Amino acid sequence: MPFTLPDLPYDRHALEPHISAETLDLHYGKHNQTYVDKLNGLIAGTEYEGKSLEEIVKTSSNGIFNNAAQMSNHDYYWQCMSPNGGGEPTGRLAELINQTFGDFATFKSQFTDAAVNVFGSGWAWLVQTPAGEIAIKTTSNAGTPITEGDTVLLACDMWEHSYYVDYRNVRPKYMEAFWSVVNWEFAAAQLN
Ligand code: MN3
Repeated sequence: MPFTLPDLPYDRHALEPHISAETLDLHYGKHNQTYVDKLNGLIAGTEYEGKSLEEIVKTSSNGIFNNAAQMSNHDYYWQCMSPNGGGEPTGRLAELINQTFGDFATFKSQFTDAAVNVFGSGWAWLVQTPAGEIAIKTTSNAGTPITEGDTVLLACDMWEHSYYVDYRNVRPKYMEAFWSVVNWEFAAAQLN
């Protein structure tokens, strides 16, 4: 069975005014669809056909890795945003953030700084490491922390196609938008 593009967990207008329907039409409807289509084309007839997306991400390289990882990265990214998002985490995730970063404002500032400073195309992440600690990480291009055994709590796409329609080159504005829709319930549910 070839991979299919998972449904967006909300309507394409649902994140407005922070993330526009035009951005989601292009980003989800075109870019993400292209990763899925290219992956299917590249794995047809290879040892990767029939494997899970995670297995492919963890064992492939080059074009197959790039398209599989981008498909996986976007699966996280869409779920990390919600029309009911924003605000601050609660419960165990809030405690872990406070223990690790001091307080939520410091965490938010450090994550924003890491994201804005991703050079070229890449991703910013909040992860839980195999040791159980939470950490901010960044990756270039299609890179994903799941290849290091980390659990993804938050994924923030720093490729230009995420923000150029809405915010042109102004990454800090896009980060304000991301914090306005960030889905803390999803992040908390990923904790081990
Ligand atoms: Mn993208």
